[in-house]
Amino acid sequence: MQIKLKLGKLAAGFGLASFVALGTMSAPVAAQTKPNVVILATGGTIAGAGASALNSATYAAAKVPVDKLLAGLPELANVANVRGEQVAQIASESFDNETLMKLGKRVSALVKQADVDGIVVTHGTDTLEETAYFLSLVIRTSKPIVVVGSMRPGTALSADGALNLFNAVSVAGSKDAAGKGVLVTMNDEIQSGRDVAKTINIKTEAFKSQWGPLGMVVEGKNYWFRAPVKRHTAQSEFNIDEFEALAPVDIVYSYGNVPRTLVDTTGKSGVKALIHAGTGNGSVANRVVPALQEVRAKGVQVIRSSRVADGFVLRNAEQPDDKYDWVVAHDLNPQKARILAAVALTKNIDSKQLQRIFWEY
Ligand code: DAS
Repeated sequence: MQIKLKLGKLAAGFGLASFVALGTMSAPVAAQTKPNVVILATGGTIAGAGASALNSATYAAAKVPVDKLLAGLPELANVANVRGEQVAQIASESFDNETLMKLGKRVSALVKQADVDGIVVTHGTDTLEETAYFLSLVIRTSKPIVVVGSMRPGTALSADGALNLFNAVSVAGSKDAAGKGVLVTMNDEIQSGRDVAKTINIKTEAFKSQWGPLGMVVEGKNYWFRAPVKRHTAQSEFNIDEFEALAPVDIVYSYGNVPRTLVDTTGKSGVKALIHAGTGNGSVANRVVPALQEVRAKGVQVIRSSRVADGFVLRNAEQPDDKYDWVVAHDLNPQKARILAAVALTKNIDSKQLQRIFWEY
């Protein structure tokens, strides 16, 4: 197949020299058969800009508005009819519960529209995994929802945002992506929003799940190898239409020499649950155990997660959870455990219900 390559003009949205492949590429799908995908932009590196093409790690996040992102990627028209909305314009380390709720409410409203076939959320990578998991818990839909970011700004050499976004829109418009929970497309992989985490902070291959990706997307085609088994989206017992705020839940990180005061302080801050990011299999320092017991006695749920990235916390292994009435976070990392507890505790449930929820979601 003879394809003539021509250096395109600087693409406004991604600020990068885009190569426009001409010649015998497949013609765009006719408009009436293309899916309608709405892109909700929140900021991050995918909307970032650096001073030069050599700045792949030094740049400002959350600078390029969604209309410029889309204008810089005309190839999206090959796979979907797209329109964009700017829900926020922040680096995702600054996300908070209010921003999560605002985004979730907008997603919930859009998926109810018959003329919306799929949703893409562009997002900073730092807390992308938390947002993806949150949406998988509270959006009652089987329509594809794909969260996407980038590790390099669009102005950098070999920027990853353009293809990540193209892949996200392609997957969000795919019928075979329906019912698989909230997805994350990064680095050609299709990851489960529940399982994926940012594991490397300086490479484009940054997002991993210990259970593996669900599949890959290559040139607009999805290749699936597994499907989620945990509850999500349409099968969730949670619905963002039924609550207005997340429950306050915070995390205490454990390490050698950790004082009990971190737990004492957090336990008195008004949280409904405390996530203990323990060492090893969710272990708790002996001087911190009484502090957690006192927090539990005040009615705050205690949830044992682990600072170790992979594996899962076993109930009654490193601590007598039954005796202390504590919950284990299973394979969820501390930040995901916080999201699940913050959603679950919008309902009036006891620790046994909470533990069931941690097994099922
Ligand atoms: N600060 C990071 C964020 O917004 C940049 C990024 O990787 O998106 O999450």
